[in-house]
Amino acid sequence: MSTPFNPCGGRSESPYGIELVEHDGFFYEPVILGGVMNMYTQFTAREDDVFVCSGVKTGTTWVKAIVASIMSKSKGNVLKGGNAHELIPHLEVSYDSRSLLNASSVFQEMPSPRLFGTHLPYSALPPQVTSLGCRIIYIVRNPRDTFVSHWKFLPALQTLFNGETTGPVSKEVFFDSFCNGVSFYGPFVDHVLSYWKPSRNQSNILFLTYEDMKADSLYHIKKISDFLGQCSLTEEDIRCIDSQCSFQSPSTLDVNTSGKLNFKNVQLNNRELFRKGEVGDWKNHFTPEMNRRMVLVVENKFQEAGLFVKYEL
Ligand code: PAP
Repeated sequence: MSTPFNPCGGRSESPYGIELVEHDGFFYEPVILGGVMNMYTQFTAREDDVFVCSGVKTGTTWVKAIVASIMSKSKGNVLKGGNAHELIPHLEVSYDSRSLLNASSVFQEMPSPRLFGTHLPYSALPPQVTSLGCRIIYIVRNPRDTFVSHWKFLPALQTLFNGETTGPVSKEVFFDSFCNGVSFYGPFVDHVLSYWKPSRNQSNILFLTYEDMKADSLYHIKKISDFLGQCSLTEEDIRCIDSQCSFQSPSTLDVNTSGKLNFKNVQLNNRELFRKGEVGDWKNHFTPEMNRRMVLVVENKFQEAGLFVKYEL
């Protein structure tokens, strides 16, 4: 196995093939943290900007697809023209040194309302986003399925971070890291609560759960369209958006079966963003001991904060 690139020098034992760095209580991949810093000096928010915010592997691609489809309903199925992450750019990644985008000028020229995605915790959003009261849609997923999805995605993240995969990572090793809070944009529990708490008394934050969306996607698409001020969508429009965004449809489009997200010197196959898209896959991977630990380090903290997520439908 080749040695992963590590800016600190030497072989990295990290599940990501590179050591994450901590900044203001959250863990970042170093190049992306550079993007965060550039974003602070170069990004100017507008009051009508919309942000799709999420932790890693919690349903971002799905919500972005829904938001992009709602906002361009008159143009037909926009998902055929690009992966959801191309239609709605990832804010901080657009400013990092791997990005092919001239983010400052591209974002300045974008017509309003602009749509962005970000994995940043609430506390790390550009200050204007919160002071202007920009609309924020946050998607959370139960921590057990999030963990499994993240673990399965590690080879893709290793490729993005190091130019090549360093191979599969033991579930136990990554579980330990995840529960200790040392995961990409983690600690997961802090990330979720950073949005959950303000969402309880701020009408500019729409807080969604992956499981509730799975249980009743039509209801949630309507809720998202109302939140975005797109109240004129008909029932037929909502049904159409639902069918074009639900797992089966985008995952079989050419842009996602053979398309790639392009970065300097590295590409990510869009098909990696679609695995199972189910609630409850954790049951195939969790031991009773893993359940116990997840309850202690994440689930109890959610409940203390009044947040309840489903583990099966
Ligand atoms: P990201 O953090 O890389 O952006 P994100 O889109 O948040 O990933 O989450 C990926 C998960 O959403 C995957 O879950 P899985 O590994 O358990 O399968 C992916 O399959 C799932 N997903 C992607 N698109 C959809 C969709 N349209 N409907 C439901 N789930 C989806």
